Amino acid sequence: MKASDLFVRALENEGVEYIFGIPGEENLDLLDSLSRSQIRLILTRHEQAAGFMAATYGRLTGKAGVCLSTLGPGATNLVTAAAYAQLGGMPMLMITGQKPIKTSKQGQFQLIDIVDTMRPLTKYTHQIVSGSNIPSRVREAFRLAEEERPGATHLELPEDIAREETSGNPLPASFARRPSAEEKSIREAVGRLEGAKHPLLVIGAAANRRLTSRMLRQFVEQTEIPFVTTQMGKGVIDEDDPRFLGNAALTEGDFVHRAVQHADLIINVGHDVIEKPPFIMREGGVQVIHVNFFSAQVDPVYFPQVEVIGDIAHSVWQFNERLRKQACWDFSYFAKVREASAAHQREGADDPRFPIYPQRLVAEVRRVMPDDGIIALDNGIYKIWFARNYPAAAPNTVLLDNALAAMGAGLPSAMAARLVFPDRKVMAICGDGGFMMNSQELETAVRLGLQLVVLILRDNAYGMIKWKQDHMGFESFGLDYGNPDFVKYAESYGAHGHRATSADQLAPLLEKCHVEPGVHVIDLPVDYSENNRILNHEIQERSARV
Ligand SMILES: Cc1ncc(C[n+]2csc(CCOP(=O)(O)OP(=O)(O)O)c2C)c(N)n1
Ligand SMILES: [Mg+2]
Repeated sequence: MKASDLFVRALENEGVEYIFGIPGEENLDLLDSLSRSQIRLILTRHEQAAGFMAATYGRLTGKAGVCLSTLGPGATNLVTAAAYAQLGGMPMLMITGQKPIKTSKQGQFQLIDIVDTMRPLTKYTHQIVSGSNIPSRVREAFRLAEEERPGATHLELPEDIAREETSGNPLPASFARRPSAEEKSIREAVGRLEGAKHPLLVIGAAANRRLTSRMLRQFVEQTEIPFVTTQMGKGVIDEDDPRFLGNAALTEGDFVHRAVQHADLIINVGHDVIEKPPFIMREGGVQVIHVNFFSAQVDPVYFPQVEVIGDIAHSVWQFNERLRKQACWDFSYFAKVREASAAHQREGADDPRFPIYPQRLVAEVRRVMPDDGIIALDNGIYKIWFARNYPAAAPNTVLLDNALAAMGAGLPSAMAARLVFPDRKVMAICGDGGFMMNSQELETAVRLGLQLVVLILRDNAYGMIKWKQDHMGFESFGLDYGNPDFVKYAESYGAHGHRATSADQLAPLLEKCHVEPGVHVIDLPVDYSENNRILNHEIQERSARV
């Protein structure tokens, strides 16, 4: 057989369902082999979007999502997606083509050292130089992409190698289990928790990756220890739980930070330093127990005193076996924080003004989305509002990127979520800036016949940066732009275009779009003029009074 056939068999052996990407002439043998496979090629309109889709597939399934590009410009277009997967801990394999490596008549045309380009962005990057190496290289790329901490890997398959005759079989994955935490570390952690006065649970990104949800819920029910989430830890436990105190979306001064300051012991589950820190450690300050698959990367603001290293669900299970609610624990201040924060959120939830205000927007989206519905956020100021104000009921139902925080990922990640979960409601929520960075994928979504809702928040500006500019006391400058007519723009792709004209109309419009077939694009004017006042002043003042 030719080597590309063996390559595709190796992908099939890994259970690959989709390859997202754009082939070039250097991939034509691989494409030919794919044409005889059950693996579905999802042709996109930009490699970056293919990468975002593959990474999101990996994030949602735990299995490496696969994307494909040609050499040179196709491969460099994957770079942002590589960083997105690598920083975000999402398993992904990138396959790129290359000119023949044995003889080439084209000089340096389109030649970039992609293997080296990918080195700082991946866990593993390799050029395949012989067909016989394919089974082991492919297995290694999947093993590393999927193993904790997951991330991006890259294989380059040059044209002449893809075409050469080879033999052999894919390598099956070994039977392996993640190691469990050592008993002494569990005992130490439990002892410290028993002796604390105001223990607090913080749930971060890694807790959203594996099946830790059930164990953590039991932990909270049994101990009644209150919890807060990071942006990427949202939904591991239902945030409607009475012990939920809030999400650490802002850097400081929010209600949730008052709770964190009050804690004398934090049990920090699944923390990852790639996220903005949910709390800042200082000498002589709060004690921290780090619970994760891997040890804590020590940082000036993060130096936990106890580490429980091993499979997270297993560690929490061991806590549940030993730890009971203690009479010395006092959660009364935490309850006050929760009440004050909830009261503040309620105030904005029925704001009638239009263009819509962010608090009302979040409340309406939450009203419409079922508990297992998925919102995929792009990057902009609204991300903070959704992280703070949208109670996530289930793991990975709020897909946001608090790692690379790349604009342009909202639409592709929603598309991938729709492919993985055809029976759940899925919507992309994008700023007008982020949407336009990958809006061409509307064509892909329409071509695939996806049912999808895309909500565009239109402020005609890079609002997030305006908010920071305002906060830093700078004059407003350099961040405003115009937009296409999003209704007509959607229609020109064969999608349905809608425009919201009042705050009250948003929920019925969303409901309609979620049940009607096709891709629905909603143009929603937003008013961000109070972001600075509320996020940088009012919240700080109100929370300081608790
Ligand atoms: C690819 C990329 N470029 C630039 C930035 C910096 N950045 C973060 S948010 C933002 C503005 C987002 O504007 P928009 O998508 O319209 O959302 P808004 O904040 O206006 O709601 C910018 C420029 C980024 N995060 N990613
Ligand atoms: Mg904007």
